[in-house]
Order: sequence, then C-alpha cells, then structure tokens
Amino acid sequence: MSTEGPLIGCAEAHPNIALVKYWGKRDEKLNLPAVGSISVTLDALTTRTRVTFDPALRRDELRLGDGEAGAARVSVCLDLLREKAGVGWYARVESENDFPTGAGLASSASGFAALVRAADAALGLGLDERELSGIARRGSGSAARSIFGGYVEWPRGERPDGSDSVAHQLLPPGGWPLAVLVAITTRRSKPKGSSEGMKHTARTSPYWEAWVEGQEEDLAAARGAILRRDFQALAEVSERSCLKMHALMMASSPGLLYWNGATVEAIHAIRGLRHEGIPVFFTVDAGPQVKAICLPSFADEVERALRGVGGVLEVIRSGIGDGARVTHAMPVVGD
Ligand code: 2P0
Repeated sequence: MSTEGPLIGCAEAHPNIALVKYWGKRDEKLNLPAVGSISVTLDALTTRTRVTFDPALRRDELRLGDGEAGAARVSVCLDLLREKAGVGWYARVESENDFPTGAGLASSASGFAALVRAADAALGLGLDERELSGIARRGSGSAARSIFGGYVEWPRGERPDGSDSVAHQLLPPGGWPLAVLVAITTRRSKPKGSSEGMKHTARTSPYWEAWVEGQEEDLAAARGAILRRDFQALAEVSERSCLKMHALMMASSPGLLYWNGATVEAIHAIRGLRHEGIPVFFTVDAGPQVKAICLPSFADEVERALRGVGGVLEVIRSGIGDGARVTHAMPVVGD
C-alpha cells in the first residue's frame, strides 16, 4: 500500500425493525441465524460513523457518543476488511446515534452497517452490498439487513460458511411508503443483550423447536404480502411473529420479559385503533419500545393515540429509509 497517512471513511446508516423476527443462532462464531427474517429500514433514526485507519494506533478504538466502548466486535468486522485490503493498521471508530442506544431500537444494526460502509470506503475496497451485508452480520445479525434500504430479507442460509446468509432487498423504500411510529417507553438500556437472550432462549424455552419450524411459513407470508402491498396480510403475519418471539422468550427459564406496562398499553391501543378500522399493526423487538406501522395517511391519528398512552415518553415518526451510505466530512462529538 503506497499511502503513508491515515485512511478515513465516513458513513451513515439507519436501524431496521423486523416484521418477521430473527431470534437465535445456528452458528455463534459466524453469527448465522437459526431463522431467516424480514425487516424495514427506518429513515428517522440515524447512526453516523467515522473510521480512521492510522499507522500510529496500537489497537482498535471505539468512541460511542461521548464515551469509550469495547471494540472487540468492531475488530471482528475490521479484521475481515483489513485482510481483503491487505492493510494492517488499527482503526479509530467514532460513532454517534441520534436516538437512545441499547434500548431495543436496533442501534447495533445501524452501528455495524455504518461501520462496515465507512471502513470499506476508507480502505477503498468498493465491496458490493451483499459482501458488506455478510461482514456487517459478523458484528451484529440485524446489521446485515441495515446495509439495505426499504424492505429487506435476511435468509437463514444452509451453508456452514454462511455465504448464503446475506441480506437482499425485497422492495426499495419508495416501493411501498408505510409510516412507522416508535413509542418510546423508557430510555434505559435493556437488562439482557440480544446475543445473551438468544442463547438463553434456545437453551431453555420449550417452544424453541416450534419457533424454528414455523419461521419459513411466516417468511413466505410476509414476503408475499410485501410484494403484493397487502397491508392486512402483512399486519397479520407481523403481529404473529412478534408475539411468538416474545412468548418464546417469556417461556424460557428464568423467563425473559422485555416489556413494561406501557408496552402492553400501547399494544392494546394499536389493536383498538384497528378494531375501529384504522390500518395499523404493532411490533416489539428485544426491548420495551412499541412500533406501530400504518398507511401514511393515518399516521397523525396513530401518533395522537400513542401519545395518549400512559407511560409513553415520546413518539418518533419515521418513513422507510435507505441503506447504509458513504458520507463526506462528518463532524463527530469532540471535533
Ligand atoms: C430482529 N432482534 O430481527 C430481532 C428481533 C431483536 C428482536 O435482531 O446477537 O443485535 O448481535 O446478532 O442483531 C437484535 O439482535 O443480535 C435483533 P446479534 P442483534 O430485529
């Protein structure tokens, strides 16, 4: 490599929310999922990341917002990219979210997607999205999906090396412009991280096999609903997948309960709206926040209803977002 100075790349990415959930791994080292999943990428929440490969560094460093964080999972992705580029330099990674971190808003999805995009740009590799998705997956499974915008499927894959477990886009963001209202019910980090929670569930939940067996049918139903733009069918399969995943977790031993009281109240409020004829459905990830998905013309009404739920602190309104992309100069905390 002829360059002598630091190599810098910047990128941004959005979190995604799964409509058909990923929960459980078939290979922990390669981070391969036990089940496929389908998500939408959100445009209102953003992670911005700068990666600087610098010959003066003695290890990879990660700054998340205004605090230093452990860089082990970051290094897994960076090592794969360094190997492809033939670069040995360590990197300084500076990343910030404009939304709460570690509270079930998929900050690891946007975080690792932005990281991999920025590092690819810094190293001048120009990898395609499928390759980036496979590398982002090694940092966090759901990040494989945030490389893409719109409606995204990440298949389980069958190969032991994971080469067939990379995401692809089902529809671009403009292909079906739904609205997503995120009801924030706490700003605290969740008690158990997803990786730990998945392991615990697979080991102890009596529903584990049923969960894995039912997934292909849910994926086919959601994929079909998205391609036909069939809101009712998507609502049905999404709520089913969400409740199945939480039932699976709750039945593990000891039970894993990510919800608080406001989570339950918000779910009832959304179902109440649907009984009144408003096309809206809910989903909840590994945290207490509730996401309501509706046709954009009903977003005001759904937002008003969620704001009226006791314990809902804030409602963030989002559309369907683009995939991870390179940005030019990025100011980060401390600049
Ligand atoms: C999902 N979740 O499909 C599911 C639903 C949370 C609930 O993907 O261990 O942070 O890093 O691969 O991607 C959260 O899990 O887990 C997640 P790892 P990740 O969105």
